[in-house]
Amino acid sequence: MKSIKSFFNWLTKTKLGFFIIVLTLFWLKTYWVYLNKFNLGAVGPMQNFLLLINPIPAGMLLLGIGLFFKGRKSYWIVMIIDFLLSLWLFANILYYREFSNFLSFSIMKTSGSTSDNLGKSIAGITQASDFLAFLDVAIIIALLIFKVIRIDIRPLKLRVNLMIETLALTLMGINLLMAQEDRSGLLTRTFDNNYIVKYLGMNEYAVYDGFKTAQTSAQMAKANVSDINSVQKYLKANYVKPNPEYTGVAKGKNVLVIHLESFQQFLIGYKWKGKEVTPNLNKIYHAKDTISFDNFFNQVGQGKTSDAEMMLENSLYGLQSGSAMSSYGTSNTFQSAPAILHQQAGYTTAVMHGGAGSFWNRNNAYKSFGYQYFMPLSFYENKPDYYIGYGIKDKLFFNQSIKYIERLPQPFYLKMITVTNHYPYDIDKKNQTISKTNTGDETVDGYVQTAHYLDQAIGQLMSWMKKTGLDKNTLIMFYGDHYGISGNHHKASAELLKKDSFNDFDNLNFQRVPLMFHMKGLKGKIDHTYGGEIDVLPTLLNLLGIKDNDTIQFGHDLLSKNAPQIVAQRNGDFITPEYAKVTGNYYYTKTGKKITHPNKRLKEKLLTLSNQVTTQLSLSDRVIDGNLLRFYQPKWFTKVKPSDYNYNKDESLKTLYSKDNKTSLWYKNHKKTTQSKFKTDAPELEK
Ligand code: GP9
Ligand code: MN
Repeated sequence: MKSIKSFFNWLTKTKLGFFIIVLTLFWLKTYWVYLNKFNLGAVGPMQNFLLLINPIPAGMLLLGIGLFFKGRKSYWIVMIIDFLLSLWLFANILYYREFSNFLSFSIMKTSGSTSDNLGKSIAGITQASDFLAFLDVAIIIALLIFKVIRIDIRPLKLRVNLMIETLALTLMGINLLMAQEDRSGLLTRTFDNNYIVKYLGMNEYAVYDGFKTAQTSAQMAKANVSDINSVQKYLKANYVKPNPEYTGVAKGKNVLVIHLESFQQFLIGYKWKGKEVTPNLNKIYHAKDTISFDNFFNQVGQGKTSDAEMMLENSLYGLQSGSAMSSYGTSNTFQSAPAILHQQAGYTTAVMHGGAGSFWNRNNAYKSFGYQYFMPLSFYENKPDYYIGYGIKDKLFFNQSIKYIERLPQPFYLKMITVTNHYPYDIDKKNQTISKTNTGDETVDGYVQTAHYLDQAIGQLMSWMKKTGLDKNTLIMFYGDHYGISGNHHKASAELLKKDSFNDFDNLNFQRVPLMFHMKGLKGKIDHTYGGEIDVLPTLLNLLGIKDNDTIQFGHDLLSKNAPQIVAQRNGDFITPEYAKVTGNYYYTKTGKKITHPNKRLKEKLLTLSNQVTTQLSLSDRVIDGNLLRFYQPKWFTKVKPSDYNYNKDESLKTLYSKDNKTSLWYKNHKKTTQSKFKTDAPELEK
């Protein structure tokens, strides 16, 4: 009893005690805010542990600054720091409510006061409980006023202060190491700001973000108009005329882009235990009205999905490290597919995705791309068994998307991002309708199961398209974003492909992903042209009859007879119909034989190819890291203003539903929903 009393005395009557009270309350309050005001999605003991403790190191470090001051001043300064940290937390609570993301310097810098109408709506979105962000400050002030806490004017020894700060930094380091262990590439790949807060904390996020912003601004400041001139010169010299036979064959049609998550080309036609893994996609692949490519490669880097999106929307490569969409998506100027289609041909543009809107910075980048609508997870009902991995399961995602698709004014350009076929390829028992493969490699064996599930979901969407007649005026484009089985599974990959061995060259071949254009009346074929994700936009624009010779795009029409067929990989490797370069070694594409002693001519040829690839990649990098599109735009293009777009759910849906839009499927269906035409066997929906 006595010792409790003396401890209480120590806490309330010494400076160090005061510091501990402030830090503890700050910690508990922040944790409460994490749990109640943000949606950080901590799963498993490690993430939950880090979420719990991560407010401590930064709190200790920052509040500890106050201890360096003398006398009463020291109390004042601790309190001011505590208040500022609380204010920052409070601002983030409000911002997060609107944008499911944290305040960042680039947002504050680029959006200014007008954008996002945040200022205007602050009163509207504030909830009483948000003020609990200041609860600890209020409590301490009360304790000071009522003299429960007495001010101790004795200065702390400098040694103690320094020890506190060192301890804080050490804890921060340990926190970071543990986070990296759980999620490698946390800071280098920048998946999602939520992750950084979840693992490291709010204030660490602010520092990280500030650092990134400074880095990108420095690169941008170095760039100037002459940089874009050299890019233009290069593109002009390498321009490939699109194939006139295909120009405009899909003019005015809706474009439905189906993003097949982690879907590799080898799955097409693949059978497991006598059963086709992807019967629906196989049928589409071989249909007479599908143009399918069988030498089409993903070209992503660390940015994975986001790199695929960057290439498809802009015909610009992802970056050598990190995700271009995360690092530059908010602040850069783009001339992207949605903006081009909207401006040139009046398309309504939208993205639907059953995952978090903040992942890969989509909720900012899509504004820069000019997407009018973005419907992420928050637009979808998410019951406990709906969600797996990174989002709600594909069948449920499609089923719930009908009510939005049918309301889109036509023609629309709509991208639907599936997610169930994502590493680690886990799917609940009820949804397993094909058996796992038996390579014994756990991360590989589920792949056919989730791919099969994705294929069934596609089948369900396709029959809805047919029943509603939407298939008659829609060009559907399917693409696989990147590999599903990484280069760390050579043995299992060999088994899947029924090969004796699997080397780096095989792994390059394994980077093939599907690309299919499917449309009623399209003259289909299986096209063997070598190409990659960088080429999709020019190919699509030609099919839609949109002129595209004055844009900054690094790809070419894949249907062109003169397509260069040099497919770059993000690390400088490449493949052409004749030669391939993999991790510094050259191979003959046809035979897979290593080129060990090239003659002089071949040597030169390979070097030229290699240089072409690196030139292209580095010029594209310059466009992104120098934000060069701010210096140039085609005459017909109007600059996209991100602040014109608002992805707030209520407001988006108000716009979508308010207009009796005569061109929407819903209107054409006598203002009735077509929902009942979507049939699904999703077990989650069984009564
Ligand atoms: C999540 C998803 C996954 O929203 O698109 O991205 P990935 O991990 O495949 O890059
Ligand atoms: Mn992906």
